[in-house]
Amino acid sequence: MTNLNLERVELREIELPLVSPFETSFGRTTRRRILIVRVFDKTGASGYGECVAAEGPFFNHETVDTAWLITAQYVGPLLKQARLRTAGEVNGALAPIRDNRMAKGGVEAAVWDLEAKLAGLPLWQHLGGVRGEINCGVSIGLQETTEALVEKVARELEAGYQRIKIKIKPGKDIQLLEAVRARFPEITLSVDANSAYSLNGHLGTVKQLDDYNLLMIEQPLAPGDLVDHAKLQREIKTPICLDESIVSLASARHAQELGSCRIINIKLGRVGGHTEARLIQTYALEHGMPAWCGGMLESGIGRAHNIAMSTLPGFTLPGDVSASQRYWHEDIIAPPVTVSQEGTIKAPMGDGIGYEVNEDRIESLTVRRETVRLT
Ligand code: OSB
Ligand code: MG
Repeated sequence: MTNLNLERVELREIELPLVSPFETSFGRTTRRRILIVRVFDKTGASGYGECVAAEGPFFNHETVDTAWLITAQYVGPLLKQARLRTAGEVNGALAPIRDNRMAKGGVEAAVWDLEAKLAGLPLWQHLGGVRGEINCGVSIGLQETTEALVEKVARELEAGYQRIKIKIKPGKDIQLLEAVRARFPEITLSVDANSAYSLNGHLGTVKQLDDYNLLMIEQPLAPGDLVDHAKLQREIKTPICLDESIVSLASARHAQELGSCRIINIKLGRVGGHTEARLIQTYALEHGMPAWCGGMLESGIGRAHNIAMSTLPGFTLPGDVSASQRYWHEDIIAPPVTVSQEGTIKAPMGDGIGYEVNEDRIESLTVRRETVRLT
């Protein structure tokens, strides 16, 4: 095995307006601030990653600004010390940094892209992916009106998506499901609460969700609350899926052992990169827990990494990985990610992430940059 001779990390923040605002129980996003990570080796070869931290600390504790600081001040020095041989060693090298997994994950993913490019392989094959095409669903945010939501669902079904997920919060839940189920009684449907409920406050409502033949209820309760999720799962027949709660293989194991969920959403950034994600999907597969790839309103670079990850054997349910055009007027990769009429995305056959990164477009969108030396 040849050594990776890493030379520098380039950080850029780009600003990209969403095609339409995305609203969850914790807030509304209209413009994304996105941290793009590019890792270079001494030969000038490079790989791209995307840090999925959001603008504010509302999904989890990280933000674009904290991730930037952690990457420049702590990830860089640890990588410099580590003298990595492989991308698979990045996760261990960064272990001394507690949490801050999105910061670590952006860099880790970039090193994987670099390594796959050096090996002349598509990233998905380099990771051990087993399917050349992935199954796709969509996540639909809270809308101004219930009618607007039902129309959005109709449009996404026409586009071919295999599973519809709608965002809910207390006071905007049962009536949304009534309306969607009235129009589409048979579709594969799930809900995502982003931790907006509590056992004390909302047990009655959450139990009512059980009546709508949902594929899953995603993250109803607080991120740290595996115990209450386990109590809730015993009270309802609909599978609970955990998103925010699953930050590592250990937390996936805790959730499985406690019975806190029956399905796992894996987000590359939330778990700190491809190495940890791969461990989690293996664990999920071995324990009969379906897993799927979540999304964080990524640009094409993060989206390409999600596609690669979704080809691993444990990703048995349609993910939230969908077409570029649902988010961006123009993506920063070429070609943009497109979805077939059957609701699938083909894993690209080019080296690394398999999409060309539009460097000129990134340059024109850049609002901040920094180079972190690794030598
Ligand atoms: O909980 O899955 C989530 C977006 C931002 C933060 C959290 C979540 C989401 C989504 C959208 O549901 C997924 C996507 O389309 O990228
Ligand atoms: Mg979620």
